[in-house]
Amino acid sequence: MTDAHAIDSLGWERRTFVPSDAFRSNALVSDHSLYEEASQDFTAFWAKQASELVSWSKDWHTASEWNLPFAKWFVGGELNVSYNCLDRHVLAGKGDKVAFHFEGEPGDTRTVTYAQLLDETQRFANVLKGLGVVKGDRVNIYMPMIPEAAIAMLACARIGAAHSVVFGGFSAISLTDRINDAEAKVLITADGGWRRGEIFPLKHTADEALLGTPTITDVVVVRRGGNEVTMQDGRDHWYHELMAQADPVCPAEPMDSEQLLFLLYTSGTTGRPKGIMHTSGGYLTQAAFTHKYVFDLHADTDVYWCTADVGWITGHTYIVYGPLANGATQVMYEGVPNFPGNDRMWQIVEKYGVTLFYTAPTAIRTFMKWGDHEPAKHDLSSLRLLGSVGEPINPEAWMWYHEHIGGSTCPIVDTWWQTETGAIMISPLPGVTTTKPGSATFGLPGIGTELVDESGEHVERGGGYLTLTQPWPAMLRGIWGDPDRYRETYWSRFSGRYFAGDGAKLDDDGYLWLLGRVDDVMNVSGHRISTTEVESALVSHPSVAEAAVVGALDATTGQAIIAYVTLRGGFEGDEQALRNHVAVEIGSIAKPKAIYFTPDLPKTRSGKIMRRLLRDVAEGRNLGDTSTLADASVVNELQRRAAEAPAED
Ligand code: 7RM
Repeated sequence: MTDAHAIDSLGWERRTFVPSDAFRSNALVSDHSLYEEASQDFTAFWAKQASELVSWSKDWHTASEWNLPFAKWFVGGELNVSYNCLDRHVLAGKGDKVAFHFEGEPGDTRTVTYAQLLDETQRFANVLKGLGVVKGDRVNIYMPMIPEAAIAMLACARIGAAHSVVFGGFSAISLTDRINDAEAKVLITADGGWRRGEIFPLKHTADEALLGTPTITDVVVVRRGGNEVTMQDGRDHWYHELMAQADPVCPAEPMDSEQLLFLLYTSGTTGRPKGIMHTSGGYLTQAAFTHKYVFDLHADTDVYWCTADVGWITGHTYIVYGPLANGATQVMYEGVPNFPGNDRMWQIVEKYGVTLFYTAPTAIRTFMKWGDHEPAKHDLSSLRLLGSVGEPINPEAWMWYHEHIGGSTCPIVDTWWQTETGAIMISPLPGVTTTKPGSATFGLPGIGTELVDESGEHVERGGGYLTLTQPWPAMLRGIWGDPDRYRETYWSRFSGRYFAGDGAKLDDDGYLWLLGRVDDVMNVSGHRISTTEVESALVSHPSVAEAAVVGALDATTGQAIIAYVTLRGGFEGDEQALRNHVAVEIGSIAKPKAIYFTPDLPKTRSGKIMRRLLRDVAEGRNLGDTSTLADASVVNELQRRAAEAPAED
């Protein structure tokens, strides 16, 4: 293979799904007009969306300012993000509309209307003010998945303080680092939350973190778990006590369009976590636009459920800001998908009549592993659209989702984006796009994508590096405290464009297929093979639920493909059959040299497979940093077995 080939393209999936007439006839968008309009002038296109979807207290004078790599959107404009998410719906007479159907893991429920959410947000904004929080400050949030997490975020937005949410599963040390990097003044947490039938003691972990955080003056604690906690006099306050005394009125103050809305830390593979900066007007515009059109939101009738945690960008954009700006009714679920049984998700879909469901491939593959009979126990006929985010979705997982969850009628939107992009960038529009299982299809209207090779030359067909060619409203504005790292990380690999590490391929019809992180691409005898393609070939075998492959050093071929496979319920692992299956599906060059069967794969806390650690295992190295793993015992077990295994020839 030539070097110009960034990534070889092996398999081609040929199934296609045209939007049904039933779906199209009712869809918000059913033709190409948005694409055409955006291709004429993307800035004007976004400006139109900003005026249609967002309420401004002062008009902007310039839609976009672009001094690469620094962007501003809707310059001079003023808005309040919490006003957009709350007040304007209540003012429009929708105060009694349900914002959240909250379902606690133990089965307790709460219905929160827009009027109630506005009331609590105003009170809590006053609580924050009372603790000395002012515009421009940072506030840390470390919470379970409960409505107060959204209230805390919206209260910050209301007074112009930036929130920094740290996922509740992170350790004390991660929380300390993030608080210190942001120099946050206040921490909002809870006594504990429910997870797999037990309380995880958040306040306890927070106390440990707070030993090393000199900037924190006050801690607000929501009572959720009911577990015992230590409250430090003068520093720690119960949420319900402060709220009982808070002034109920806190008018939404207009903020500059470029006011910092939040920081969200991403760990990445190297270096210390980066505080990704997102601002107000542009972010809210693209959050609202994508939530409305990608999910075909009919706010009056839909019940939307995104299963992410608010600790991730998906929770920020597609639980808090997008859906609330659009006045949606949603489900918020606190716990794990297998408590008390493996059908909890489907029980919730049935109970609330969920119509739009957004989850991750890792969850879908886990549901496949648990078996078809789990969703079959429930009436899922309310569903009318399914979404996927977080990793490439293997064609077989897509088909399973389509058949067993979507009843073979729901369109699937496979949405590619990142913490850094702030909102969805590549996705079908469900009433327009003919989908192909495993392809995120095309850039959305207003988004410029281009595939390039090693040297930055345009790639027309086949594999390459995915770049973004023009600024977009929700783009990150930088890395907190480190503008040089921002330029270096995202804007230096290919001049004039954004590149954040993903490979992709283009097929004959111009469809984009995401191929995973380019750092994971394997080099076998000079062939550049993507992990995604080999994994998808494995997952297309009836016995396989999930697979991770890595390239391990090999004396003959440079790297050899090592596969880790999780089987579907009721199947036996047959290594030879799987190796042959890969050869038939995508070619013998991609045949794994060895296959290991494992009940689980190492994943990040947001559910992405961590191939770097599997590479360490495969090459017999000591494990590197495992602090971002969801469950470290998984790799420890694989490592133990690798050490015991007879040496390979
Ligand atoms: C939203 C989110 C970003 C990385 C990204 C990709 C991968 C996300 C898809 C996907 C293939 C998708 N933000 N990724 N969505 N890969 N198809 N639809 O996940 O910052 O946590 O991760 O996730 O590698 O660069 S994130």
